[in-house]
Amino acid sequence: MAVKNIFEAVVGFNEPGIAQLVQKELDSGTNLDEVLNEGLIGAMDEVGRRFSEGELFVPEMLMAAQTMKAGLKILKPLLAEGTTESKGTVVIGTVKGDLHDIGKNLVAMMMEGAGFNVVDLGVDVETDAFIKAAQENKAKVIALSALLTTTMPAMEKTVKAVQEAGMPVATIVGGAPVTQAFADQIGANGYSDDAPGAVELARKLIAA
Ligand code: B12
Repeated sequence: MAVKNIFEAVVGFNEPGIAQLVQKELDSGTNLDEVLNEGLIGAMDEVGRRFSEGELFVPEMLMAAQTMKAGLKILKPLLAEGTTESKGTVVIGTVKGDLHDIGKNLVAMMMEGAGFNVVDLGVDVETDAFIKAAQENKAKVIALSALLTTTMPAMEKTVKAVQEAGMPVATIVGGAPVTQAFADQIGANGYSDDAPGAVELARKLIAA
């Protein structure tokens, strides 16, 4: 099965070869979700597992991330393809102290594909920057990503600041360590464990 080759390429840091493998797989008719979930995302889970077990270290984790990103580049036009009518603006970023951006980028791509105007603030984003960007762009949703348990408190800080500012904007949160219970606890308006779910949430919150 060739999706396995994509998985192996990420786990094996084959950055030069990944684009061709992903393209070949799509050309052969394999569905986009399978390439993404079983190939690319599945491989990052495996890399995380090997890191936890001490089999891999930060430089390898970074090489895998770069390989994943090179593969994602091929999928981007397909993920972002969709309606042209704007559904409203979403400000997105990875919270202060956190440099992980692959999941955040995926959410941004799918939001664009679903017709949202996306303002991506990048990684290590201060609370004030989220608030300023949301005000300037009249955003309807602020989407916060965190991959570290140590940066989850920065989500709470931003959600609370948005509430205190009395802004007409919904906050949604996600990232591997985040849960629905955590989202409820910090008063966020929504949580999803994947990018398609993030799009659904944004749609619902904007319609509400
Ligand atoms: C790649 C990676 C890195 C790369 C990041 C490169 C990059 N540009 O992103 C590098 C090497 C830089 C890195 C560094 C570190 N990392 Co790291 N990293 C990972 C790894 C292997 C994969 C993350 C990833 O990209 N997953 C794939 C994406 C697609 O998944 P995702 O981000 O979860 O996103 C999905 C959903 O969560 C959701 N989602 C994401 N964001 C949002 C937002 C919203 C609003 C919604 C609704 C949904 C949503 O949708 C996405 C798509 O489905 C994880 C392991 C893992 N399994 O998570 C460790 C991991 C997150 N890292 C970890 C650690 C410890 C670190 C370091 C502290 C290591 C060190 N000693 O220096 C540093 C921290 C640096 C920093 N300050 O941020 C730990 C965190 C442990 C913890 N409990 O906090 C993990 C879990 C590894 C492990 N098993 O121990 N890392």
